[in-house]
Amino acid sequence: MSVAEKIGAGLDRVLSMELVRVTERAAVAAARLRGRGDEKAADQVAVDAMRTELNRLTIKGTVVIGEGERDEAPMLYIGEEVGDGHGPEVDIALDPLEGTTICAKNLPNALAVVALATKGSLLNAPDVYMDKIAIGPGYADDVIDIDATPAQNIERLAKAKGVDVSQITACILDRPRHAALIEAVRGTGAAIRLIGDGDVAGVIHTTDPDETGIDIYMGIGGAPEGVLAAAALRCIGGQIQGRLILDTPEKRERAARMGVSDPDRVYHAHEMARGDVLFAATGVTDGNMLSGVKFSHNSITTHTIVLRSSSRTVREIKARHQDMDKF
Ligand code: VTB
Repeated sequence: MSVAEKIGAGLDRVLSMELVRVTERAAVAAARLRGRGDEKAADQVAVDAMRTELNRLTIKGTVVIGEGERDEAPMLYIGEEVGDGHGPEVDIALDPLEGTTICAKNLPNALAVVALATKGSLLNAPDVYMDKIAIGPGYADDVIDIDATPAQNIERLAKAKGVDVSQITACILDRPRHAALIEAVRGTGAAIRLIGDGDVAGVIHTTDPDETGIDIYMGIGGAPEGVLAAAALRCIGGQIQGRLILDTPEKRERAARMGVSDPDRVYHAHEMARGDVLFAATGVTDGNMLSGVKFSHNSITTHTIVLRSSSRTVREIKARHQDMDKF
């Protein structure tokens, strides 16, 4: 039996462990600036740290979801090549600090996030909004529908879960654009967890409602965050539907240049993140699933979730870093 047969198909599983260092390092860098009110500085140190660690990986990587276009983002811009130039050709989606405002205010659920997939497998989403709806694993495909009303989705989910609607909690970004959605969800009797930022975490939280208290994610957030969340669900299980909001000719043209031919298309998880996917996220601030970085006088502790689609393994890695000079 060859080594490949023994370890199963897919991206090298060692790479998934290597990926942990990438988000750990970004998270530690950002966590040093928790609660300082400086979003830009926290983001910048996370970007620098993530880039340094990504360039140590044995990959020929291309950033497809990154910090922005080449002219607006000096580092980890879309199209930037990362890795040591050897090994597999991969697409990378990243957010070195998902929830810059959360980190600056030291509120829950800021994450350092990266997803890696076989080349050509990640949706090259422009940096526009995306309407999203997501639930965790174990449900039939017809339970949620982005084109159904919020009430229909909540009621169908309650029925499928076998609970009363009042037992359902939806996670929604606290934004004025969601006023009607919030009213409609409350109208069903369901509860809402309003979050200030961080909808990658919001979507992932639906995969473990017993732990997080969240059953469904609904509403409009960033499209890049949609692709990252889809990559995570490809590994854990669960469903997401997303539709880009291309409400101006400029956005439609930008999307078309990135290969989006149908502006109204609804993307499911396996259409945003195809093929083999690896995903890692490290907590920056304490959250519902991941603890934030902890600093003590002689060590730094990080908490990371690392996922692999080909085996559907969900690993949680709590690491105590004693070589503090490295960070
Ligand atoms: C969300 C949120 C992110 O962007 O995707 C949001 O989850 C969407 O944009 O953490 P608005 O803030 O304009 O509503 C973030 O806040 C990241 O910037």
